[in-house]
Amino acid sequence: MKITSADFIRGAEVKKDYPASDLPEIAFAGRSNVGKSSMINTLLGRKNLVRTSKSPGLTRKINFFLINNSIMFVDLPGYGYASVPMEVRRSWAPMVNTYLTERTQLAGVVVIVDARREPTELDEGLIEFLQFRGIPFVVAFSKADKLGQAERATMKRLVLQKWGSTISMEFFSAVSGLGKKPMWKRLFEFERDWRARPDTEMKNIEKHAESR
Ligand SMILES: Nc1nc2c(ncn2[C@@H]2O[C@H](COP(=O)(O)OP(=O)(O)OP(=O)(O)O)[C@@H](O)[C@H]2O)c(=O)[nH]1
Ligand SMILES: [Mg+2]
Repeated sequence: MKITSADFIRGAEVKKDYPASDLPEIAFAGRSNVGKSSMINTLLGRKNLVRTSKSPGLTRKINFFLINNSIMFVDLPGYGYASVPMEVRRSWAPMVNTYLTERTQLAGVVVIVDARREPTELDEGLIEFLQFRGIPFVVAFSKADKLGQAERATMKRLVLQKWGSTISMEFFSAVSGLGKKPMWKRLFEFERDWRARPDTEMKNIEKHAESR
């Protein structure tokens, strides 16, 4: 997709601060430091739209970015890092939980897992939660530039064994750009499927009727 505009809208901790919008949203979730913010920059072809850092726990709010006035990217704070202060770690679960369960325009989630490590219990918990709620998601293995072909194949096997062959996954690198195209393809599918949902269609019809 040609990115004509990508702007930070706002950071929110509670629902009342989410931006008023009815555009579809793609959320990026995963452990702290796994590369969520870097992935957003790479997908958008922008170096510094989203701040990234070597130290975990940089993103502490739910950050909304408006892309091409047609879709919202949502950078979620990371979970599960011991060096992140306790009160921040405690606030993560309710913050992200509320967003994932109550944001009706959530079209899909990119669950980012470090390609060099096995998914943690928290990653598994998030995936099971998304499966249970019927929220579409893709597992993205970040930092794939640090793995060879054979190691990638091993990781793929492990994931298929764990979650079955219907799970969708991609390898991604913010350094080499690997996986950028297939990831965009997934995001378009999320958007397309979301727009085709009966509840969304109904809302669009109502809006159209109001504007006449
Ligand atoms: N080699 C390599 N390094 C990466 C890649 N993606 C991110 N990094 C590095 O990993 C570190 C963390 O990246 P971030 O994008 O800030 O991670 P995050 O998941 O947003 O972290 P929090 O906001 O703390 O949850 C930075 O030092 C990045 O440069 C990648 O694909 N390959
Ligand atoms: Mg971040």
